[in-house]
Amino acid sequence: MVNEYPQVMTIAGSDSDGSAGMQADLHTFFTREVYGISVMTACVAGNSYGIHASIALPLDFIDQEFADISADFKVKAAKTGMLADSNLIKNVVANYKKYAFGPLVVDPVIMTKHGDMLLEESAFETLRELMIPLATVITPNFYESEKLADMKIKNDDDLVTAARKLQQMGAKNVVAKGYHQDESQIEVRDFILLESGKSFWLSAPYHNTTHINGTGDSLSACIAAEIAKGTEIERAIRIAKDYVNTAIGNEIAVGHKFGPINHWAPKIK
Ligand code: PXL
Repeated sequence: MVNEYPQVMTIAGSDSDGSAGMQADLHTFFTREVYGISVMTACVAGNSYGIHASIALPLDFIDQEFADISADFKVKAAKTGMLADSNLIKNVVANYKKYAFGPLVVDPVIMTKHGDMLLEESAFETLRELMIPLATVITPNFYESEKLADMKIKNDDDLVTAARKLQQMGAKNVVAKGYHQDESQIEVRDFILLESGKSFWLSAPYHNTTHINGTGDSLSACIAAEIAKGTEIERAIRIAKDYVNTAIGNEIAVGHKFGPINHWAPKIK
């Protein structure tokens, strides 16, 4: 008997320390039991202390990655991560349209949690105009919502407004992630706005840990994995939030400063 697993694609940057970017996506795909395919867009050199060098890959090389994957694989869903600059975004959008891959989860990666920039500021407009309209789901963190919606977010109402703005820009479903603002806060709340207009808050307990690298990558990768399995969007989002929260809550000893989440902790249910 030949076993079949849904094929899921990440279009993202490599992070040498294995905690974030494409590596976090592939860890997620593996533990969610989908087959991970990867279009590498950029590479960063770094470790748990931070990122120390970064390059974008040549566009004709990226074209070839897309061509080879489309010639041989049946991609059921995909996600984007680090896209580095405006020309790279344009290239990915053109390839995505050319090969008509399935639903796309856009993780609008702008900056690492520790302040290293992963997207040029001059590319924000390209992300808004070309990438957001392709998003079946978009998963901005608090900072990315502020930048893309071009507003300050000071409270729940502001996060709701930002999510609505992103939907108006063309994203079908929005997962606008909340923020842990002070030590008294015991939960982190994300605002979810679905294509149907339904909206709700998703809460998870706050874990006081420095091992949170790859959180956003893994959330969007898990949503893409679930979509590839045929899970409907709201359930895919709920599963992914639960997955990431369990992965944050069970630290592993990797790196000396900001470590990765634990992709082994959540079990397939
Ligand atoms: O977690 C965001 C992220 C995405 N992509 C790459 C990264 C990081 C964070 O370090 O290195 C390549």
